[in-house]
Amino acid sequence: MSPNGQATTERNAENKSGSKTKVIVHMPAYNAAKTLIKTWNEIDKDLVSEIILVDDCSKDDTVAVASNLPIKVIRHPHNVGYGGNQKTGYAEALRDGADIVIMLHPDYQYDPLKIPDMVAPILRGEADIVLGSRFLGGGALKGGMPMYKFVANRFLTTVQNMVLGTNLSEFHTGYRAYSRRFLETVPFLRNSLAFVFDAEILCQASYFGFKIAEIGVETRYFAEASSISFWNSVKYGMGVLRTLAKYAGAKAGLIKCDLFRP
Ligand SMILES: Nc1nc2c(ncn2[C@@H]2O[C@H](COP(=O)(O)OP(=O)(O)O)[C@@H](O)[C@H]2O)c(=O)[nH]1
Ligand SMILES: [Mg+2]
Repeated sequence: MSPNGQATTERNAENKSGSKTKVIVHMPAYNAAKTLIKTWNEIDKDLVSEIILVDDCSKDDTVAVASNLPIKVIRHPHNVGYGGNQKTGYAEALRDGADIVIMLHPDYQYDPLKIPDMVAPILRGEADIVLGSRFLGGGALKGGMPMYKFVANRFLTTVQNMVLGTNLSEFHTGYRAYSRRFLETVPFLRNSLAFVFDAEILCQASYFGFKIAEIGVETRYFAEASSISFWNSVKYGMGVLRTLAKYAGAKAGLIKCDLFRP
């Protein structure tokens, strides 16, 4: 145990050259009191060196529940949004020496048991980003994804693949792994504070030439696992299209954009 109580087991993952790799899980939390322990229970504590929960000024008991677990808890003094939450989490994970950072939502929507599969492509040196895709294996609707989200996801993913020249099954999952090299190269602190952060960071991945791998994951939709409103989903979709326009403009040398400035 470290002085502030987080678990620091050292049976870390091994990369392809056989050296130890420090895996840190970042949980972006907002009103996750009811689902946090269930999520935490299923994290492989031998593989994962540290868990950092960033609470974005939740209205429920998230901080109280989290403080009883052997994890690092950071509380924002005010609500900044999902992108702002990730900025705090990734900056802290890098400061703590992470080689791989996994974002895992504490709402029990994604399966924590898949963490070993999420880190494997990075350990093998095949990619710097791994996405847990709900569309590999076709379980998104089965898991309860609302139809409007399904349709929007298919439309946006098609446009994103066309613009970025990729062939991914989806871009909108909240289950992701990033290598240290990636997080130290792309200027993610300049990204949005809102949900569109997730789209911006994948455009940055393409822009800076990083490889993205995917693994299939299940998704679970239930009341506590999904609180984003219809209006916020629409705003997110518009933001994705705006980000793609910026990417295309920057790539063609027509505009200068901080997201793509090294
Ligand atoms: N930081 C922050 N995170 C939020 C906020 N609202 C939702 N989240 C988090 O964003 C993630 C996705 O939100 P969620 O409602 O689960 O969306 P969905 O599962 O895609 O329908 C979850 O981990 C939430 O905890 C917020 O205002 N601030
Ligand atoms: Mg969710």
